[in-house]
Amino acid sequence: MIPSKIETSSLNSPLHKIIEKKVRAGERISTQECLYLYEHGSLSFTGRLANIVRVRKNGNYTYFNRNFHIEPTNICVYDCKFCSYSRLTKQKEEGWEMTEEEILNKLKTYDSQPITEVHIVGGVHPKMGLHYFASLIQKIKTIRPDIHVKAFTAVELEYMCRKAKVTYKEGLQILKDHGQNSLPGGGAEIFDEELRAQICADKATSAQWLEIHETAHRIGMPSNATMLYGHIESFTHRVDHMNRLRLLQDKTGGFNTFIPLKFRNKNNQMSHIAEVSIIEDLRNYAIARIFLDNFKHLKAYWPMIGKSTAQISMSFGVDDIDGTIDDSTKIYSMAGAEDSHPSLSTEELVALIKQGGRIPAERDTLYNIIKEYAD
Ligand code: V47
Ligand code: SF4
Repeated sequence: MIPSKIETSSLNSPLHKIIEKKVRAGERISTQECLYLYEHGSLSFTGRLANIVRVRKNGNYTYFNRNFHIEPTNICVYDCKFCSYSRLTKQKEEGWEMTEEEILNKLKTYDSQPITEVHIVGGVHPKMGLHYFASLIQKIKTIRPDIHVKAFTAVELEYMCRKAKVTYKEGLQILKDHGQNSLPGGGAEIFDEELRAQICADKATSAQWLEIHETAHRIGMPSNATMLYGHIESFTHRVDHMNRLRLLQDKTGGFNTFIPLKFRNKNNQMSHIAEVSIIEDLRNYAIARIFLDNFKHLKAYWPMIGKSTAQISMSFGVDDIDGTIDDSTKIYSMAGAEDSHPSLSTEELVALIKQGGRIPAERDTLYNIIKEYAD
């Protein structure tokens, strides 16, 4: 149980010292201490501690990978209030459904490029089911046997398994047998049940999200985890969310990366909510880095927060800048991300990381280093 308020407001509180001592000694901080950091930790204090953890875990490296996204559809049976992207039906020009041929043609456009990962994620389409996607993945693997397929949020998977009348284990095993390698971190939003009922009722519950990731880990499919922050949640809700992830990671060790996702407020039903500041973004990265001691990596998704914030975030715990070559998920461009057509060449990404004082390291999905760009 996480207390709603820590009974201290003094910046000189002994808790500052206790937390610093724990972090320096490589010890875990408690949920109460995490909440204290959210309520009283300055940007400089949290950033300094996060950097200690970052360097301990990842040295001076900042990772990126070469991937691209396929979004088969934005038609979705759900109606998340923060989503700027989903359409219930093929409304006007805004709803899209890619045919299998279009998807495979998109894959083929990357034929000559050294891409290591494809990230497949989209709306929860009532007709694109488990067996359709399993066969699609198999075809992708036939064309590019070397590529890592990171696909389907737990929300999509819950729906697919329910419709196909299979257990999560059976459904995930079918996808794995057809070539799926891992799961992305989306759909987690914020785990608190009351908030979830307000912002994304009906879709996979928090317990289901966690169960699907646990099942994936147990059959040898690693995954990522996200947290949608900066909307109606309180600091307590963020601590609770990260605590549920930390507990699961203690059990399975199957998460690769934690990715905080800043709520963007354009074109959705929560547009009246102001976006949080960059200071808050950086503090959030730093506190996540300090709290999630059993996650090796912390990712800033630059198409969402912008290149400059991503660059600064490397001093606040972040060791990974998701590096799509020339594309990103439309979920962000439609929600008001910094740049509606985000694009960075490998050279630009490498320069951005170097200017931030870190060593760029191109990685595969599992963080094996493919190439180091040291001077
Ligand atoms: O679950 C939707 C988020 C997620 C908005 O695993 C929004 O490597 C902000 O999870 N403002 C999907 N966020 C994308 C995702 C992801 C992205 C990049 C890398 C990985 C990975 C995963 O996007 C959704 C939701 O939390 N989202 N709408 C919005 N208005
Ligand atoms: Fe559908 Fe995902 Fe958008 Fe929710 S966030 S409405 S599940 S596409």
